[in-house]
Amino acid sequence: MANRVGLKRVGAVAALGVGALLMSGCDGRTAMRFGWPHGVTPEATDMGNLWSWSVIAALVMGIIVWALIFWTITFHRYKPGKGKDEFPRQTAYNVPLELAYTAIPFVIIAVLFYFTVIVQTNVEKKTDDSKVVVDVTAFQWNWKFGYRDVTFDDGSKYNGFVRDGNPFDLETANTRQIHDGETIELPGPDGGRSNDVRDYLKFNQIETVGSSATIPVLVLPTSKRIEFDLASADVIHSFWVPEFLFKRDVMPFPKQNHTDNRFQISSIDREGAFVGRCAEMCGTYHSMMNFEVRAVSPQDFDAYIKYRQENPGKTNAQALQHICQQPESVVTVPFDTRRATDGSVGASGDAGNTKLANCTIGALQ
Ligand SMILES: [Cu+2]
Repeated sequence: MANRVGLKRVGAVAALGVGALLMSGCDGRTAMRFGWPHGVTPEATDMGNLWSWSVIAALVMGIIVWALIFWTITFHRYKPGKGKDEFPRQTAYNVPLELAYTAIPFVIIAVLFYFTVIVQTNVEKKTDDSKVVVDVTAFQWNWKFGYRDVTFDDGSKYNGFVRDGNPFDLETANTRQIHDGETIELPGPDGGRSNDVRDYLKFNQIETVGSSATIPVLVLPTSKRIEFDLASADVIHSFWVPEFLFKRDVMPFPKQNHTDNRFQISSIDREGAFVGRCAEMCGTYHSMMNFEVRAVSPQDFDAYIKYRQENPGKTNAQALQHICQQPESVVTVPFDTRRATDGSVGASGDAGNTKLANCTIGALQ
């Protein structure tokens, strides 16, 4: 009788659990992600698949273990009339059984390890045929993005590399035109170091620099391999675009710090605006160090680079308008780290549709 009541309870709990899952409104595909966020790169999809299958494998193991536990407590419990001190049949020192349950976890770990290594190798893969190479410089508390190499859709190439070295000892050092004639101060030498020790920093003809008034919008093409070369002008930062499901520390002196400061993504799968953040606690305004990746079609990207190449005096916002894109960030707002103002400038928009309405390429100059 007691057994039957116990079984009924177990049944009721299971039915409640399944009911809750069905009524929560999750569709099948979302449920199979097991909480994994949506990424926009093939690498992110690979990581998501690894996660889903790992959870499924864990659930299968869990169900087997739960079944064994419930089988034992339901059918092998104390039965009246059998004598209180009577032990059930003892199975200790059963060599084949013990070998089996030592070997099975080892096989499980080996399989998980195998698939993890495959995905990790793919995520960290680097080739020589990136169509865009971006030099990323992080500094307290913003970002500079420079286009070093671009292969256009027609196969022609653009190389924007200017030089290595420190910008701060040049004539133009203290200020740089950022946005509509506004200038900002660039960061000074770090920790009293001499300027010329920062020769690992890279400078390019076409650069996008963030300021207290402007979020740096890094324009990139969809469906092209892209490389990021990271360096910090001062302390350790971390380059993180949540939708890439990937972040990497941005170090000063990358070589001396034995870091791999390059990584690649094989493509961005769709157009849109994706927020980027600093993911390393780097100082007072660490949390305000946002940028935006604006993924546009390869044709629009080519038009963007050509416009910036031919119009060095124009701002990034004007170049974005030229290719019919929202000129300012639509996913985050600037923060004035100088605290001269109240710190916020309104900016908002639709991350899924960044095209300007009724615009043809070249109409806005
Ligand atoms: Cu930072």
